[in-house]
Amino acid sequence: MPSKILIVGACGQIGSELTLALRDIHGENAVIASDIKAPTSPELSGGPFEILDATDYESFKSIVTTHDIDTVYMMAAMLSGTAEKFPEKGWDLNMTSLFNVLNLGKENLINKIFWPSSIAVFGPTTPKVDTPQQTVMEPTTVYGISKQAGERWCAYYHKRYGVDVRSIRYPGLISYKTPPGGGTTDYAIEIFHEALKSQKYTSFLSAETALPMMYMDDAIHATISIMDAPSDSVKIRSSYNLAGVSFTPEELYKEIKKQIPDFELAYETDFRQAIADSWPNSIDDTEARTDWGWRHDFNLEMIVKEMLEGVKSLEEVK
Ligand code: AKB
Repeated sequence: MPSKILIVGACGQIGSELTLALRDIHGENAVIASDIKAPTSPELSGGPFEILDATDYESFKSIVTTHDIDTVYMMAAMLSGTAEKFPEKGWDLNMTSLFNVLNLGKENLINKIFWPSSIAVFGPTTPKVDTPQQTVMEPTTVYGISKQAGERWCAYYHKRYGVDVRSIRYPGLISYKTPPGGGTTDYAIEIFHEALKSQKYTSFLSAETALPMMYMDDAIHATISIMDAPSDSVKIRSSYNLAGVSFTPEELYKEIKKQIPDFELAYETDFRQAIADSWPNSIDDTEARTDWGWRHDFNLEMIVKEMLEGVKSLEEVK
């Protein structure tokens, strides 16, 4: 029987595109999508779907055994902006869901796990430019603390129990297919929708805030690549740095303005500015490139082109 995959958090920003990509590769019936809520998109409802609260171990285990799951992508998480509003809830969701999937691995009920980490593991004392794989990590957000602790638990379960868990530190991800989910980098998605709708946007991050970013297609490609890599080439079992592009709101604005000359950008920073200020400006991902052959494809110009076309096509469908 072909190995079966479970995506937890399949309705989220990454989960929804990952589910469709994995169904393309492995076939619809080999990929079980799950989320705490029912899917709203017709594409996701097109294949097997389970309602799952990732913090409930018994339900998680029951879905894994019922479907004879081999591999789990544990994508459910509360992101940086939302977790600052609900600190204990954010910690509970992010850590309990991780322990549940790691324990399924420890009990040999599944063979392979993907768990996403983030550039949020870094903090204000981390070197900001070309942040290395191994460096000072003193995160100041609930989300960052949960991801840093989670990385240590992944490395621990791998070393102590032989659990095959793989992870990457996603930068801010840009896509048009699913709305962003409460992160600090969400401005870089909202801006496209507003540029097309009203030719005006107010950024909640300041003009010069440079952050590491990536187009979703690159992120999906990285996720599938690290999971397909031979086990011994995945040498880092906490989480890999991953880089695509790095830009400021002002640089993004200028690139969009080339296509929409009337577009105007204003700035009104909020609590997310302090989060962004604590994160790196750019990332050194040499280890991912060396160990499992990571390469990104999308630069800023390509991202802007794809996003404007994509958002426009969504509006036409409405
Ligand atoms: C967020 O902004 O919280 C996320 C992330 C960088 O992990 N996009």
